[in-house]
Amino acid sequence: MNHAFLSLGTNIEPRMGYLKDALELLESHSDISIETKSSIYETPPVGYTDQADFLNMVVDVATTLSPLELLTYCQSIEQQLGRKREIRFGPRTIDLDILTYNNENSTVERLLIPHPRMHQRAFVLIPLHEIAPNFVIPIWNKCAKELLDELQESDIKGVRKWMQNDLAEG
Ligand code: A4P
Ligand code: MG
Repeated sequence: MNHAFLSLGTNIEPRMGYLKDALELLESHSDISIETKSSIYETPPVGYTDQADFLNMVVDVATTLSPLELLTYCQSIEQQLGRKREIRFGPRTIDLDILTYNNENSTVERLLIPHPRMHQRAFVLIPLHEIAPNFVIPIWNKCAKELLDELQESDIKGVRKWMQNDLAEG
């Protein structure tokens, strides 16, 4: 069984509806099982800033799919949820990125693993730290907290918990 961390992001309403639908579509695949979900965070836009705040979360999935098969399925979820690619880094109903796949450091066709920008992004690292504080991210060979410590305070301070995860509620 393989383990992948996926990042989910949305900044078009209904944001919560898109997150829920994406999680349901992930779970509905017979070869994917969501093992852990982070809390949901509300985060200021990064990259292209003239757009609404995002909801972001990270999930840990167990899967028998290959990285490319997993990417293809994530992209089919984006399609089903009406994702349009107009502006790079721009508004989206749902973005599903593969952050890591096992401990691999690989480039296969159009897929880079780990995700090449994850180390700079508090909206990824904070939820990842919540569910996998000891996971060492390949390439950087650091856990999420160590990468967070390398960011500016201004990159981190806008990220606020919006909805507690299931585990903490239980
Ligand atoms: N691709 C390569 N590696 C990967 C990977 N590990 N996971 C390729 C997923 N896709 C990967 O992505 C473009 C292409 O990247 C894909 O076709 C795939 O072959 P895309 O999803 O079509 O376009 P995008 O979302 O504009 O690009 P990308 O790379 O996903 O954007 P980013 O870098 O993730 O930035 N601010 C906040 N607060 N929260 C956000 O979630 N997201 C972005 C998107 C910008 N600012 C944000 C957020
Ligand atoms: Mg993407």
